Amino acid sequence: MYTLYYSPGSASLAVHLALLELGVAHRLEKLDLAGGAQHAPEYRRLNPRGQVPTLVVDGQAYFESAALLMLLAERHPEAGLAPPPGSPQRPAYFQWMVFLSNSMGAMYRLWFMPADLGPAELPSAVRDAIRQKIEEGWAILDAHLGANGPYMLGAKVSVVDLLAIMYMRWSRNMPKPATEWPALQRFASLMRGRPSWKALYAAEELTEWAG
Ligand SMILES: N[C@@H](CCC(=O)N[C@@H](CS)C(=O)NCC(=O)O)C(=O)O
Repeated sequence: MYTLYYSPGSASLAVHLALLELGVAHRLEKLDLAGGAQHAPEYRRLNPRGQVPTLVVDGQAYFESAALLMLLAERHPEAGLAPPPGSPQRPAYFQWMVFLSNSMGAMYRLWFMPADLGPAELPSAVRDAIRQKIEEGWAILDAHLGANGPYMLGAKVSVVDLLAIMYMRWSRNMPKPATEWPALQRFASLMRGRPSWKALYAAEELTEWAG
């Protein structure tokens, strides 16, 4: 049994999707981020960063969405959501998980939560630079999918795709949404056609970008 601390549509979305793809038993604990629930001392004991997601596995809490995805894939190898050690796709698996989390995720954090850097609003030149970095990322991912798709690791869906579709969704109200790139658009259609996507929308009561 897993417990996922989440907020609808947030960085917990990919982990929630993984639990649904795996079909494993899980309990959901919704956090009211706007109300500051992430700062409550009881929650900070689980996640000292005061963020979602947190996943409790066998009574132990862990954080960081990409790490949680890799952990889930490893605990349920029969689902094939990550290439096994030594397989030809393994290096690309590491590369894209880190790229998505470290580059796209970090830029998004600054885009949506500029207060991380101090001021509540960033100067427009800095905001433009962040947007450009995100768009550069989409161009890299689009080129990769165009040449090697339909999924990020080729023929089979993996946790890389769950992370990618979460970040794509976050671009929906940006000046150039990820779906403006053709291979990413095709990828989004595939991912949003999966039963896990519908189950996610029902469980998190999401409406926008249903597909
Ligand atoms: N690198 C972290 C980022 C998590 C993150 O930024 N979560 C946001 C929601 S998308 C959050 O909890 N924000 C509340 C806050 O920072 O107060 C991950 O991927 O898990």
